Amino acid sequence: MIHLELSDITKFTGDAIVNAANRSLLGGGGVDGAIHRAAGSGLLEECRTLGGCATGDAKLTSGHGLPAKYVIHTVGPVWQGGGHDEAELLASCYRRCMEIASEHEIASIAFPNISTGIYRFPKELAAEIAIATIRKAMLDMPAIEVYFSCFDEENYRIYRDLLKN
Ligand code: AR6
Repeated sequence: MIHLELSDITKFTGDAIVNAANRSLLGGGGVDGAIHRAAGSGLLEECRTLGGCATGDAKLTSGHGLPAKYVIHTVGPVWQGGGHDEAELLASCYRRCMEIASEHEIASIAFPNISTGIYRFPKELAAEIAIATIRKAMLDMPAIEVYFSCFDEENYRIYRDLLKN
């Protein structure tokens, strides 16, 4: 089932949260900064062992000091006008996170609105891609509980309207 929340993803108490990271996986601002602060320095230590991550891909770590058991770090595309495969790369982020969730028998997962902050991906298009990609992935994993954790009201309203249909 798909759930929608206006929430701080660092408080999520299910199996996994997704981090909107950068290719270094060594922390940053936005939700990435909030997750590292809440998880504690053990998360950064584990991330240092991963060798970074390509845009559109994802890597799993433990949740360390977070209530969630795991963090799945994914790297969204920087919006550059739409002609640089941004839509396909964003879909790939959601798809790869769901594949990793399946491999690790994750029963509940919370996603932030990947790329819609510092990376400036248009929110409406990002939400359409997120919902379509998750719905498709859930055909193979019908029991998983997916939470869209929106942090700003604009994203929350966009998701609410799109999920009605
Ligand atoms: N819980 C849920 N969502 C949040 C939280 C939170 N605690 N804090 C922010 N958001 P952004 P990006 C939302 O900028 O665009 C970092 O520096 C925020 O409102 O965090 O993918 C990385 O290291 C927005 O809707 O990520 C990268 O360098 C969404 O999270 C870069 O930013 C994503 O915004 C990635 O940029």
